[in-house]
Amino acid sequence: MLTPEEEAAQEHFDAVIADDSRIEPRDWMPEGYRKTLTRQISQHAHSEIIGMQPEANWITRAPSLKRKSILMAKVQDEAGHGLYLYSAAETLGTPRDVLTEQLISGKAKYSSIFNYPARSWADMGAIGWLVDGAAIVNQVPLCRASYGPYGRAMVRVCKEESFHQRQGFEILMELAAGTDSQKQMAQDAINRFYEPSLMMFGPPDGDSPNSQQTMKWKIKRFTNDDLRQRFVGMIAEQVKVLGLTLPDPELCFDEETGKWMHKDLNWAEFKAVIAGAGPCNAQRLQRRRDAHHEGAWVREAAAVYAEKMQQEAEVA
Ligand code: BYC
Repeated sequence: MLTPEEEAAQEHFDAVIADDSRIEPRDWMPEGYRKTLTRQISQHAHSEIIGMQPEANWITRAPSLKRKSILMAKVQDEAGHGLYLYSAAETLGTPRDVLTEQLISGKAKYSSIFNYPARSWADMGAIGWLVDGAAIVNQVPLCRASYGPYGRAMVRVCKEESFHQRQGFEILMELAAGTDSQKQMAQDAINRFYEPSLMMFGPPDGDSPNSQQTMKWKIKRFTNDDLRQRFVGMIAEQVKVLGLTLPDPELCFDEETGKWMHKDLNWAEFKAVIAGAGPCNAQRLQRRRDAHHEGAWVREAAAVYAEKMQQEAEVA
């Protein structure tokens, strides 16, 4: 039974959601809403931070100074995205060190895509085009998420993701116009990243326990399958510009439903990857743990400095 105050608070919350307005950190919210947002936003933050690794591995091997500086800028952007998202998650009441602990202990999920290896320079193109492309399709609707700090963080993230997608496409354009072996390298990267990028949208709708409630709360605006087919439609056109192909003989537009159709995805593989058994899960987590431990002195120094500044401000 809710108290009259709680009932009034719930009514206000429901009205804000119905009105497409925004819930802010100071507002009352149901515990389930707080919990699901903390889960989604922190997983999103972890994905950005772990997602730095496959590309960071290629910074020293970028084929020119220009490519190196572009890739460094992109990887730094991903770190920035992680920071806005951890800050947004913290406004819901869970401190960042708790969220970090959930990641490095292996308890928290992060996007399945980052558990696949980046084997060649062309993978930098495929990641930018397909992975950041999928991220944009997924995240543009999140700019309208009902929770203010999340929606606002997404606006900037999406702008940066657009640049990332273009830089990936441009890498592939150049390879596709190069020698036969460069063209083959680009095709091979697309072949390997196609299916995992489609899985970024999450399990099929019938197997997505969170979607219904998250859509009622207007955090998510579209289902996993709906966004996935939109993404497929987008890349089906773009791949023609590259003169390459998508590894999907079933890809077509269904006039009747107005939706893009694609092949069945390997959901057993998806489940294994999110359960920790993907090709790079162990390596990605170990690297994050090492970086966290190696950075302990920076966190300690920053905390001591902040305390000192506070004391000085109090004296003055
Ligand atoms: N990987 O009920 P569902 C980036 C989990 S970073 C792993 O459909 P939901 C970038 C899901 O968490 C891009 N786990 O869930 C960075 C749930 O498990 P729990 C990251 C997945 O939340 C660097 C369970 O499966 N983007 O762009 O309604 C370089 C059931 O799923 C995945 C975001 O995080 C997955 N792919 O929908 C380059 C976007 N899919 O928590 C690029 C924000 C599902 O119940 N997040 N799971 O144990 C979302 O939009 C949603 O959370 C999802 C899943 C669409 C991912």
